[in-house]
Amino acid sequence: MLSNTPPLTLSGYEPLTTEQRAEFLERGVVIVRGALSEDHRQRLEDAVDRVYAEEQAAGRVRDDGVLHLLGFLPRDDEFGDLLTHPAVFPYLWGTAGWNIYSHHNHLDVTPPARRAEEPSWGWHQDGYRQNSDPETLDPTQPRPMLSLKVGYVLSDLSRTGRGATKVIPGSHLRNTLERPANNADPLNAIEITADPGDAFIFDRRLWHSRSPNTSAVTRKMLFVGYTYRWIRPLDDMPIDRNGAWWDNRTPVQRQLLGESPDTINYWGVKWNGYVDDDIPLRRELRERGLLDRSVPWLR
Ligand SMILES: O=C(O)CCC(=O)C(=O)O
Ligand SMILES: [Fe+2]
Repeated sequence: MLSNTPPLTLSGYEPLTTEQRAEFLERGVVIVRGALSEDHRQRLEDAVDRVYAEEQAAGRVRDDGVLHLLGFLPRDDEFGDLLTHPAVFPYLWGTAGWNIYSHHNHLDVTPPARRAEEPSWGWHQDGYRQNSDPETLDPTQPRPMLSLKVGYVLSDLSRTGRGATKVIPGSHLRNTLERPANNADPLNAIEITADPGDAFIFDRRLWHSRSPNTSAVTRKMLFVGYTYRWIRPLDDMPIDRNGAWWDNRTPVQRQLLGESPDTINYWGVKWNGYVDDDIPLRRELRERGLLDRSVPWLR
């Protein structure tokens, strides 16, 4: 898989190169090597460890030590800036446009498996009923992307067997996946091996699966999903808008957390039906000359 190592100083508003966009559109997944500096990765891991301890104290960690925490972003100040992390943000606005937010995000801690797992079938496209509700009368092939997700790798996943995400590059353009006998991995499946600090971005249609952690290394991941503002949230993510965490967020980050002046604004417009130029990410792109009439999602 091609990989892209970001230069040190980025704003997050560097347009994707033709090659970067083509790779993402073709494969449905890209890896950004070294997306997090070591210092940043360490701070995020420390925050994950704090949240894990809080969840454990509250009795919300599974017996096998696994934590899959939805809506984790407001749980620590370190997490809020991930919404606009410059090393990956161009893939988000560059492929989904300015009318987006995070409908879904999760923190995952996967300790070494205590016993061997029977092979089970975990391959799926994200989106639940998005894969069936609109298919009734006029099925579309491929389905629309609708959402994409960033996975930040905090632990060492440089070897297979450490519970990494498995994917089939290019499979986002196929609505169905053949299931081999005995729940074996499908053809062309690969495990995303990655170093601590790497990130990957995937189209929600990409066929993917979790995998068991048969190693001695606890896997730690943060996932941040993005979709259009006219799609409803997936996670319950209460945010105290009088608190320091909210105060520390930028206007673009607040948009990405679901802020909106009224309901129609989620559809990108004002009550008069015209596009709302004050939607923070749209404004940011406009001021930087990054809107593009030839690209519908950047229009
Ligand atoms: O935990 C994983 O590796 C994959 C989880 C997953 O299916 C997802 O984030 O959409
Ligand atoms: Fe998934």
